[in-house]
Amino acid sequence: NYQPTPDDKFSFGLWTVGWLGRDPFGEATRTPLDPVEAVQRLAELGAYGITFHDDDLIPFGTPHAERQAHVKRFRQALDSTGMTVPMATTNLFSHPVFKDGAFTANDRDVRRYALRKTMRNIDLAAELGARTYVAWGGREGAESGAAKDVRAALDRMKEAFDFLAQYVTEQGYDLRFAIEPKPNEPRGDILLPTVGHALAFIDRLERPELFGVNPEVGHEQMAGLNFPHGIAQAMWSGKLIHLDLNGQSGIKYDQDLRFGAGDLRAAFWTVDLLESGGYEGPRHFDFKPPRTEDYDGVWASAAGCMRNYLVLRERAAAFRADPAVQEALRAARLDQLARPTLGPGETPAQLLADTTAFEEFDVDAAAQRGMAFERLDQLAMDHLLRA
Ligand code: GLT
Ligand code: MN
Ligand code: MN
Ligand code: MN
Repeated sequence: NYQPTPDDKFSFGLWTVGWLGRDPFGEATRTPLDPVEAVQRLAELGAYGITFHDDDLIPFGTPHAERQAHVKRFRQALDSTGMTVPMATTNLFSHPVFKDGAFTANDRDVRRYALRKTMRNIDLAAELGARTYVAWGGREGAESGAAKDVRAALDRMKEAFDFLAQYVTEQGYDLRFAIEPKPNEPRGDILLPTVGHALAFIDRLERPELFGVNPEVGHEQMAGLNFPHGIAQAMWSGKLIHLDLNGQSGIKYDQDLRFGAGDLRAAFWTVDLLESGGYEGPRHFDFKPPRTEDYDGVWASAAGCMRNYLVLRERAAAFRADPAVQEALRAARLDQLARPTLGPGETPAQLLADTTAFEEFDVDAAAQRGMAFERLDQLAMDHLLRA
């Protein structure tokens, strides 16, 4: 039984099921989706949360007096379905004013406008109970060399995040920022291109405790990187506060396939890590139902994201519980990796005095030991395929 429930903490972006299918080569293939219907349909499918950009909920340019009407309808839909808003974010990439970026646009007035647009939606996020504020800097980048002074742009990026962190602190909002990396698309090169770049950047901020990362499966894979390894490092740093689950087949354009499509083995190890590693945040899907689909296909695609997660969760649990796997893990010496290399308080002088570590160490014998990884990995494959 792979029926999702709110306890599974599945959430979807309003822009995912609401994507109209417009791409660089073709017009929309679907008609607009009412956010209220998105809430209702996702609730029926078993999701617990919905997320949004300011402009997904309140169309860009809506007069101030009409904003509340959009929010009110949405809030009513949330209340009547029990759906939550775990996260919100700002659209700082669609309007042409952001063609050179937002927080790092060369034009200072554009940067100030971007801060104001973000502050306004942070207020709404807090009002709707969101605990995470995602920042995807899709247009923060360049296509050519001299057009962007990267060090100055990083100064401006830091300035923006320090300022926004000051704002949420002053307002007393219980909100943390999650920076979403992406290597390219829509810009030729985007700043903070990978999880590693984002983690290093966060360390330079004034209030790093208010920041984490929002890694997306496909974005790390577009950079040729191992997604489970990326989120493992984020977890190790205490910075995995949210994530975007989807599917991607290798290094190509951002496919945003439903979760489980694309690199299935990476999806399996992702679920295994989230479930065994203590991740407690939302399982958020950021996918694009292909433009071949009508709305029946959109809801089938959304349901597929959750179903694949639940199937993989079951497969990963069976893998971990299998006595043959536990034996194979020992044969592969994972227990040794978990053990500190040095004894408690062991000093350099003590290691130098340990002749078994070097002078008497049988390098050739150690080099000849097999690691038994293939048997272990085949067991994983057998569980994944239910062989
Ligand atoms: C946009 C982007 C996503 C980001 C969203 C947050 S919007 O669709 O491609 O990866 O997560 O701004
Ligand atoms: Mn994303
Ligand atoms: Mn993507
Ligand atoms: Mn996307």
